[in-house]
Amino acid sequence: MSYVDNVLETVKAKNPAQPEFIEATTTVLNSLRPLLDSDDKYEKNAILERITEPERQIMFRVPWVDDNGKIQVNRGFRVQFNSAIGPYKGGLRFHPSVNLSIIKFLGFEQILKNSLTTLPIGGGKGGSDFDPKGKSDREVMAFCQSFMTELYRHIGKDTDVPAGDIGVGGREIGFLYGQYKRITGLYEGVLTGKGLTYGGSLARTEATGYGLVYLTNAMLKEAGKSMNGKTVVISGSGNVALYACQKAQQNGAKVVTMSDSTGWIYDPNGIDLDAMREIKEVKRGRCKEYIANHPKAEYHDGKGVWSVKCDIALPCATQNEINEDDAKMLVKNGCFAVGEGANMPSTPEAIKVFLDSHILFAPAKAANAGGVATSALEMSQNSERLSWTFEEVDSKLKNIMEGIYENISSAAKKYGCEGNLVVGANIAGFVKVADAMIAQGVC
Ligand code: NDP
Ligand code: 2IT
Repeated sequence: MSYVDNVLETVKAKNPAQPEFIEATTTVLNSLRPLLDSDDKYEKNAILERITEPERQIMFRVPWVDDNGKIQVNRGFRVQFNSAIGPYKGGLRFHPSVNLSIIKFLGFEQILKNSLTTLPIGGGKGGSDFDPKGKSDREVMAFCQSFMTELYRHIGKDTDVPAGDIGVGGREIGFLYGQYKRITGLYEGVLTGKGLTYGGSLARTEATGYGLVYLTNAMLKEAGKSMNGKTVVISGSGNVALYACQKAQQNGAKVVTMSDSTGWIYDPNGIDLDAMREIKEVKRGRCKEYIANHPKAEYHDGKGVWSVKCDIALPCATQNEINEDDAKMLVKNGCFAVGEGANMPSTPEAIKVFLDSHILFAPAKAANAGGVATSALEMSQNSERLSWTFEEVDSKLKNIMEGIYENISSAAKKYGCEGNLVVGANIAGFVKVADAMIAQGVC
């Protein structure tokens, strides 16, 4: 049995009932085969066995009191996956679906994504099954304070630096930061995605969505194409989706869809982004509200953006949101490029459809790395106690995304898989972490 098959068998046996974690590790390990076949140092150093086992997994009780005076109990997580190339770095997700499998798949992906940024950050992820939707600001604050009352002892500016993800934005980061500072007395860059008045970086809010478009553009450019004049479908209507939409529109694209977990909008005139931002960022409302002032737009319950004819698809909601049938529909309708804004939005079967159809496919760990890259830039600014201008941060972000494209595209070529950016991203991300692990000995 090959090294990869052997380790995958062990990973499956050791992590039963963790489908998302198994999905992520299987995809990554399978795409490392050309590298592992060319050099046995990774097997000799048991790198796959070590990299698939988190350095530390923390699970804790999060009790808080709701507005009716009732005590609620949620479960908190922080998985400190790999610190070979820097302090653990990665977001916190607050969503009712959160469990250990989801946090571990996100943490595992984060190791390789953070490596691709070229910045010194290791991989981690955390969160809770708490649902911020429909909660008052006071309830969200009570939850965040309780969450940080346990988390604070495990994190620090040089050990582990959490940030946002689904359900965690500026409001939550503010409450979490306040509690960390209150308990420790430290005013330090322990979280990223902070508000601009207390150490946040300009352009961090925009970074994941902008970065997604910068990387997608680099991929289109190599194929002699561009976003200008193209029809784009976007899923989600959160942080990543909104700023992907903004940057795509700035590049001359027409974005015709956005969605949330209840339904989706199709606007043949192109999404009115100011209106969508008002609904989502200001009112914390639902996509459905968009049609009230946009008579040409349609609202549909459930899932459906992948049925809309488009040139380019940017999934920006959640994992496994594009299945095999969705992928076939996209390809049949003429979609020629997919850039993954969300983490693992395409199932393995969907990825196979994209690769077999030779459409341009930018995998999540490369395409959405702009968020964490800009988080690392926020850490640098905090360390030097300076803030850079929007243009400075944005131009660094653009350079980083173009560099990532260059790197993953050449890695794919080097290992005989030209055009397969899944292989390119996994190998390029892995090599740096694996070599650092080997240099640091058995740990
Ligand atoms: P937000 O919470 O801001 O937005 C999430 C969006 O996705 C909402 O529209 C939400 O709808 C929708 N969504 C979430 N879960 C589901 C679901 N199970 N089914 C259908 N729709 C869903 O999160 P972000 O925009 O920050 O994150 C989106 C994706 O991007 C995630 O995969 C995240 O891991 C990834 N990502 C985020 C980064 C960041 O910097 N924020 C960086 C890199 C990746 P609803 O409001 O109804 O729940
Ligand atoms: O998935 C991700 O890369 C994020 N949610 C951002 C992590 C970060 O530390 O900014």
